[in-house]
Amino acid sequence: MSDCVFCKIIDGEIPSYTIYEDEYVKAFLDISQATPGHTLVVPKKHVANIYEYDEKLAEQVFSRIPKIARAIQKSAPDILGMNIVNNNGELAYQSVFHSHFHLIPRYSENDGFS
Ligand code: DGP
Repeated sequence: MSDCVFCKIIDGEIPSYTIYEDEYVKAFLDISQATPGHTLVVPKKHVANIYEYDEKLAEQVFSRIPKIARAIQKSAPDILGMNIVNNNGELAYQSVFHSHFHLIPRYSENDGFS
């Protein structure tokens, strides 16, 4: 999609800090770090939201999330938890309409994310 910011990141037109990449997904640091290491996991195929996933895409994306979460968790000894968030629709606070999963490392109750 020509005007999609995440498609541009996937195509390398907009720079990002890549955490993981394969033929189906790209994971990169969120520009507004809710906590340090806040990562977005994004399917390379442009789908707007969860309702547009078929089983194949779900397998390609969901199967990657645990290993990316593990890699983030192992990257710092003070990561004590992780929130995985997927917003669908404006009412649910989706602001970029290319589906993505937020992996938000948690450091303490007062780490800024609630
Ligand atoms: P959501 O509100 O769930 O649609 O989250 C969209 C996230 O995308 C938001 O946390 C900020 C992030 N974001 C928006 N534009 C860019 C960008 O150009 N680069 C990166 N790395 N993240 C972006």
